[in-house]
Amino acid sequence: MLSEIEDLAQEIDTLTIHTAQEAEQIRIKYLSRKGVLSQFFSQLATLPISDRAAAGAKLNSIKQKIQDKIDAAQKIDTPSTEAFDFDYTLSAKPLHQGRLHPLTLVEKELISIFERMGYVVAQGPEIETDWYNFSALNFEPHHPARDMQDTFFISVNPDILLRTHTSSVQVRVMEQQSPPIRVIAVGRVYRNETITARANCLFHQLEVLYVDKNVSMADLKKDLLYFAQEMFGKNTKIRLRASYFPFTEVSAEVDISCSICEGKGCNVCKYTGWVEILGCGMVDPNVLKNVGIDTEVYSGFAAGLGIERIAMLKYQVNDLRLFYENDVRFLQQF
Ligand code: 2U9
Repeated sequence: MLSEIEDLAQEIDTLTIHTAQEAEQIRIKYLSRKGVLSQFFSQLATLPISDRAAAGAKLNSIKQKIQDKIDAAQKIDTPSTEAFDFDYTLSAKPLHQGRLHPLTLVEKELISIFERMGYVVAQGPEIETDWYNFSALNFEPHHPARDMQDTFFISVNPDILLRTHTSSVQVRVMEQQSPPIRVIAVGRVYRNETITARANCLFHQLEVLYVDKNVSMADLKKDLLYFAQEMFGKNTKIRLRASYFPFTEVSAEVDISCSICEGKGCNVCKYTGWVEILGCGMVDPNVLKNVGIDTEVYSGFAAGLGIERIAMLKYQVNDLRLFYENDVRFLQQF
């Protein structure tokens, strides 16, 4: 029997198990109640007492080797607990959905209001020449806006600059099209300003231009009132205060009745009941002449507003730098 135990030891040393299924067959063959090992153990009693301890130890060591090989094989294709525990019925983790920037939301709403009045969006370059940004718009040669302090010039060439307003777009439109012209220009403008809660060196404008026969201030007021009531509510009132711009004559600044306190007085309107929202006027005849439009036949009105200012009023934001910081805690509120 001792030599049979030795043969079994060698058999087990060369034994290889490839799958968990094979491991189960091996377990039954060697380790089950009627298996090979069990039979050897039951025959121990037939050995002389002096051999029994060594033979028993050898059988135990063989048994352990078989068990180790079975354990290793069972790990081969047993699914990991992680995969096994996965619950396919669970719902997916919620994705953070992107949303439009508040300035984009306001810009889209403004465009939609003016499109309903028949205006068409016009586009133009952000890098402009002096002619389109200043000269055609009746800026005097030494107007302060032409100064390095106020305008970003490209390189050392004083003729090439970042547009300071979108009015350059309307000059280009008027050069290329004949009246009637009814356009809005929307986009980024640049001014050499110190950045504060109320001013930035980059901001967004929307400008309106209507040129036709017999255009008057009454037409301007009608469109401004429609815009104000669509944007800030049906009860909104407007008022015009005389002002000055190089490109309009006459010129005015426009206030709306405060949409926060409905004109009663609050800290947004500084207890006046009115909030300034835009500038406007009749296009200066010099501007029309600069683009070859006959001022005996045609007249026009124009208006300009800052999109940040409208967004600040609409959403009650008191620092325009928030629009540029990309802080998700701010942006996800819109
Ligand atoms: C052409 C002729 C005239 C556009 C106008 C304003 C008055 C105005 C400011 C509002 C706030 C600029 O963004 S802001 O700082 N704009 O007050 N803009 S009239 O006049 C034009 C435009 C184009 C050819």
